[in-house]
Parts: sequence; structure tokens; C-alpha cells
Amino acid sequence: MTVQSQSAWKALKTHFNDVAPLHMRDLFAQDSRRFENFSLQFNDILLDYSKNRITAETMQLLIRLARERELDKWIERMFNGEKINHTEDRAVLHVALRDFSDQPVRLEGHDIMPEVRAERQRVLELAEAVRSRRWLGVTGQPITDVVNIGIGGSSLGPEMVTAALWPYAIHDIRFHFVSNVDENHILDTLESLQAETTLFIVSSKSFTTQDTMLNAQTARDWFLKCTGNSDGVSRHFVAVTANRQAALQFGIDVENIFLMWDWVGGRYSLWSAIGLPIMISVGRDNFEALLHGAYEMDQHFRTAPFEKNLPVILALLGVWYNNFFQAQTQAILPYDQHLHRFPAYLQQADMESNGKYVDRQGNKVTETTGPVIFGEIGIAAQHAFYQLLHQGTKLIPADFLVAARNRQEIKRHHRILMSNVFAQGEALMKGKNEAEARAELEALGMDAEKLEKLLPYKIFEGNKPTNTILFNTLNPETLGALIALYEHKIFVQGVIWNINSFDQWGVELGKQLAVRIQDELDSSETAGEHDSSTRGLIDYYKRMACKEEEGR
Ligand code: G6Q
Repeated sequence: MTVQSQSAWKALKTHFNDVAPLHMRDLFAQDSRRFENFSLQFNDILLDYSKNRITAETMQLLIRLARERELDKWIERMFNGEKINHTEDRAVLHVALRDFSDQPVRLEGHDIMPEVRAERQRVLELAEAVRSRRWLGVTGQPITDVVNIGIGGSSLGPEMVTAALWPYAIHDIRFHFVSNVDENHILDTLESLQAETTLFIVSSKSFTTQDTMLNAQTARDWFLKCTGNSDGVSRHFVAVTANRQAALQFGIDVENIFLMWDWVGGRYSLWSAIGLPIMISVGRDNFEALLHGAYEMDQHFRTAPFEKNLPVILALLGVWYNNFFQAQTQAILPYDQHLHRFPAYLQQADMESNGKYVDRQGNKVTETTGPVIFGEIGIAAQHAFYQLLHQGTKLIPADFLVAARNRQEIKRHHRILMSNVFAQGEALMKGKNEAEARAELEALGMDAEKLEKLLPYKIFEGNKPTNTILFNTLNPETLGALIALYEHKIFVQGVIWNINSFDQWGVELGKQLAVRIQDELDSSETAGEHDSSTRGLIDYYKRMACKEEEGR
């Protein structure tokens, strides 16, 4: 059944006409318990969703929609290892990577938990050896720099978490994440490194990704040039992959290959051996706490009634704006500096999962799916693009994320930070009406003519929705829970829209064409069959490259 034919969807369409003209200012004035009514707590995470353009009826209808879409069954399908990633014929079991229940997790009748635990144990042992300086390089020195070579799902998660958990990290090892095939990325990184004290992690589920493989080869060539010791590769290169054979062929020692499985999607893989940089950085206990936080969120997602279920509520609010208000975007605005890679991480998690126009039956969807996700550290964004949030012509729902307690070393910093989070939510919601703006200008003693001219610019319509996710501190457990919260939110939306959130066919075409164009760039012939723009660009580039060669 298509989503528009669900009775809850139809009811929401009608209901939208009632809600659209309402101003949140009035909704707050009418209900002194609006905050209590529209906020939820899970462990130390508070989700305040009262500053949304919703009424109690909106939430009832959205939850009815989730029921009509049989969300409960889909959740069980995922946790039970059904192949819900149908286009790749794969189960979706990243939740197994953080399952501490002692219950089997079955995939085609086989319990995968013993392998999951064994591989985690192996990779944690390596991490512990590196961080405790027992893992020695070719010259007997401990590791000072870890370079993760990987891209997309094999980079963004570990990079984001390593940054987020900086206060928990070992600070005498530096971490580098090289993803871009642009030589600048690897060369700039290598410049500051000493081969004898560097550990390279080649992270690639497929071990065929061109960008990663080329960066890994360049790193290996550099290592051999610096050390002249080919036996040293086994002390300085480890791999995380589902393709053991390819890693062996690359020359990685069998002991240094850590496995992941096809039932872990790249963008959902930081919980697996792909999290090796995190493990080295924060150690076993903190890594396990991260998993634990996610596990608790998994349990909450699986068992809490939809009305009290954080991922479900966040997802439904997203659907409300995406499909009824026709909002195109969703802003992710962490106020915690350590979450500075969180927006980038979520861009992939959300847009690669739900940026799809073909539904589970192979038909073109008739309702819009995933929004454009963008974001930045909130404070920086206030001084950059909040203008558009406040007075632009687009409705941009935003999530604020902030820790109630920070280091507490210099209290004033945190108070100012918090005041900004609260102020922005209030300002976006309330706005400033004409009478208020006028009164302010009058109080400044502005002459009447000037006042009238300036007045329109000083008015804020308000009624802009935000969620505030306020947690105690950004510790590993809470971070794990926050990531899982968004993972499940994305899944719920995929269920509502009837799309498969776990494949990514949309990234293939560009890759295919790049292979063909590479051959053309290598040949002296003019470019082959392309549109005139692409051919023009290729030929122009080749002429430039040729001139450069001649100039040498
Ligand atoms: C994630 C995607 C994608 C993938 C990268 C790297 O869900 O599948 O971002 O992680 O393309 O792939 P490899 O790990 O196979 O190199």
C-alpha cells in the first residue's frame, strides 16, 4: 500500500491545513505544560520537541501512520536478521555489533554473536597493544601516528567519534584520516610523519575502492622508500575488510586483517573493526561504553511504545516537515565543539540511506523522501547562516545538540554557550512581531520616518521548528546512544517512505563513468562519446596537462 493511501496520511493532510496557520507562540501560551507534554527522556538524554509546529493530534496521527506502516514488524525484521536490504540480499545487523544481551542473533539460522565477539576481541587486543606502546615498529619504537586510509563509511564514523571523544583519548598518539584520492591529502599527511612510528589502517569493506587502494599503495611506497624494509609492512599496515583475500594480496599479514561482514553497511560500521582508530584512541573500556550506549538505545527503540520512543518521534517529526510542510532540508547543529564532524557524519548516514526515489517494489515514489542534511557547529553557524533560518524564505527544521555539563574548567564559557542554545531556540520559535520591533526602535529614540523604513527588517516571523537534544556530558555511552538514535530515526523514515535505507545504488554511475574517463585521460586521442560539455572539459584538461608536461 502506498503511503498516501494510508488513512493516517490522508488524515494528516487534512490536519495539516488546521496546523499550518498556527503559531507556536500561541500554542505555548495556550498550554503551560507544553514542554512536559512534548519532551522525552532516555537515560541522560532529554529530547525537547515542544518547539515544533504540532499539536497533540498531530502526534497521534503521526503515530497512527507509523502503526499503519507496520513499523513494529519492520523493527523486528531488522533485529531478527531478515534480509531487509533486499536489493543486495543482505541482512542489516549493525545492532548485533553492540548486542550485550547474551542472546543469540541468528542469521540464516546461525548465531553470529560468537564471531562478532571474537573479532572484537582480536581488534581490541591490537588497539591495546598500540596504545600501551607494546606494538613496536621496524626500529623497535612505539607508534606515534595512526593513519586511517578509507572513505565514506570507512572513514566518517571513526573520524567523527575520535574527534567527539577527544577528552577520553590517549594524547601521545595522533590520528589522521586520509580519504581523498587528491594526492594533497595523503602527501600533506605523510609530510609530518615518521615511517618508523606510523601505523596505517587500510579500512575498506570491499578492498576494491579505488581512492582507498591508491592511497594505501602510495602510503606503502612511501613507507618502503623511507625504511627500505619490506618486512616492516607487517608492523605498519593493518587492514579492516570483508575481503580477506584482497587484503592478503595487498601484502597485509594475515594476523593483521580484521573482518567485517556483508550484513554491516559501511555507514553503519563504526561499531565493527572499522572502529579501530576509536579503539586505539580511547581504549577498550570507552569503546565498549560507546557500544553499550548504542545497545541501550537499541533496546529502547525495540521496546518503548512509539509515543515515548525517541528515534520514532524524531523520525515522525521529520516526516511531518518533509512531506506536509514540504521542507527540503534538515539542519544538524551541535553546540559541542567535539561534535564538529557530526553533521558530516549524518549527511552520509541520512542522505545515502534515504536519498532514494525508487520504493521497495521498484516503483517510483510519489511522495518526497530524505531531506538535504546540512549542519555546522551551532555557534559558528549563528555567525554564518542562521540569518536564513530566521528570516529566509525556506522552512528549515533544526536539531540542536548540546551537553549540559562540559569540562567546567572555565564556567563562563559554558554558560554563554548554553545561553545561545536556549536563545536561538526561543528566537526561532517566538520571533519578534511588529509591535515588539516597533517598541524596541522607539525605545532607542529613533525618529519616526527612519523607524518606519527599518521596521520590516527588524521583524522575525518566528514559528521555526527546532528539537533540542540536551544530554548530561558527551561521554562514550551518551555518544553511542546519540548515534544509534539517528541511525534508527533514518530507518523509521525509510519504513514510512517504503524505501530501502541500506543500499546505495546511486553512487555507482559516477564511479562507472570515472573508470571509462580514466582510460581516456591516459590516451592521446580526443575524448570519446560524451556530451559536448564533458568532452570539452576533458579535452581542455588534457591540453593543459600536455602544456605542463612540455614545460618541464
Ligand atoms: C556506506 C557506503 C560507502 C562506503 C565507501 C567505502 O554505506 O557504502 O560510503 O563505505 O564507499 O567503501 P569500502 O569500505 O568498500 O572501501
